[in-house]
Amino acid sequence: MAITITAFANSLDQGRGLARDMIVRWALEEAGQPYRERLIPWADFKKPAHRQRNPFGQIPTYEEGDLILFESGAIVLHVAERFKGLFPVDANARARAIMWMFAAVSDVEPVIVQMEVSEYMESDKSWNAERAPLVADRARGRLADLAARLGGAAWLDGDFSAADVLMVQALRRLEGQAPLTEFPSLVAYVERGKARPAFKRAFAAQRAAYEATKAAS
Ligand code: GTB
Repeated sequence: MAITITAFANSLDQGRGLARDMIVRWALEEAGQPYRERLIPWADFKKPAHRQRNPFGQIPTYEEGDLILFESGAIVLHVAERFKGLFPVDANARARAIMWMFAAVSDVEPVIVQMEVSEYMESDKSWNAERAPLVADRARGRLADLAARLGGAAWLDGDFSAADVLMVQALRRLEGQAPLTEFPSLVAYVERGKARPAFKRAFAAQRAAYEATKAAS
């Protein structure tokens, strides 16, 4: 059954593989599933046709026959359950992979997003000089806990899984910046993710979509 995903036309991330369609592309590449893309221009995000796919008018979405999904974590979970390559066979190991998927989207990514909010949306506020270090410290603490658990392991729990797709993409939002750079094992973990052939294919596809829509606009 053909799979179609939505992504930004003229992606805000300028082809750096940070917009959340990258998560879905990477998961599909790991699972060896081809997909089509529907690139949504900024003007169409909140129109009814796209809200049919995602009530919040956001990307990414996923269509497979009459199944329509939004929410990147849920899409990765579906892809991991539907196809081979992203989940361990053992039931307990699979439960732990799902646990780590939730940890990536609900424990780790939000503290990183709060740093972005502080930097890009609150930098002109009088209280930002006080709040920004608190927000960074919260992220630092979460990353310290993650680094302590990861130790010298290659992946979060045994073999690479869907959880690593979500966690690496969450950490990539801080690439080259503190506090991520304070944790060499997490930097190496991100680099291991980026070295995977499936990541590289997904990244190239996302960049190609950006270049094509930029050239056309
Ligand atoms: N929880 C949802 C999910 O995981 O699917 C969040 C979806 C989401 O935030 N989508 C964003 C969106 O559609 C794009 S990815 N925004 C448009 C809108 O809300 O109207 C977030 C994103 C955008 C840009 C960068 N960047 O430039 O680096 C990174 C991440």
